[in-house]
Amino acid sequence: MDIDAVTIFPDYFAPLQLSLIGKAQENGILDIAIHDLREFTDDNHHSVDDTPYGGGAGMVMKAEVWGEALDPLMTPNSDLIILTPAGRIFDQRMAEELANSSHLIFACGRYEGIDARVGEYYSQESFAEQGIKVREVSIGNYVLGGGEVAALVMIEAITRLLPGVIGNPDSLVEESHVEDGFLEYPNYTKPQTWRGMAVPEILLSGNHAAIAKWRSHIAATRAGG
Ligand code: JB8
Repeated sequence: MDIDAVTIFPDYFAPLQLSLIGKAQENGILDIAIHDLREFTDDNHHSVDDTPYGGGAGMVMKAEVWGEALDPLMTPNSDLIILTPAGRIFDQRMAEELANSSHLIFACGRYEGIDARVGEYYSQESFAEQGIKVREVSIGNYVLGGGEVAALVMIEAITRLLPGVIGNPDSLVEESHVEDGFLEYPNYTKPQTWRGMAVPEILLSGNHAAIAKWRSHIAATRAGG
């Protein structure tokens, strides 16, 4: 999978070199490229924002700069993801859908967001017929300072679903119940007693059918389940 992210703060993406995602890039499973939006400005001040038409607080990111940055990235079958608090809420189902993409492009805005014409432009029929899809996405009902952290969350949730990114794919199968409305069961490891607290007896029984039944009962009756 190829991932591009466009941002005025490329350093936000440094953690993508770590852990499983860093390893997946070394292995060639993943290719992540971060692009500095300011490199696509043409004025001396490298301006990426301007005042909003109609008035109001804050600044809006300029369509021209975003167009210059995104044009060279938009290739057949690209999925453009525009992070915005007004977008569709990201969930495990969307992560699975996006894990089937060959190319994700994350547009990370700041200030009051990106000129609305950018998303509209790449949603046009001429792009759609090349398999290019545009989504406005939010990671939750709270307001971040910009799209970078939201993109990181999405990249982590999506890329761990790719074959070879996670060491033990059994953990993907087990957690697939999350989408079916189940939460995970509680986990325990040694020691058997910690600060007077014992591990549930059933887990020491060796009765795998009974353990599976106990776990599904616990998971189904947990708060939020
Ligand atoms: C400026 O909360 B968010 C979010 C907030 C933002 C931008 C993008 C996303 C851009 N503020 O999902």
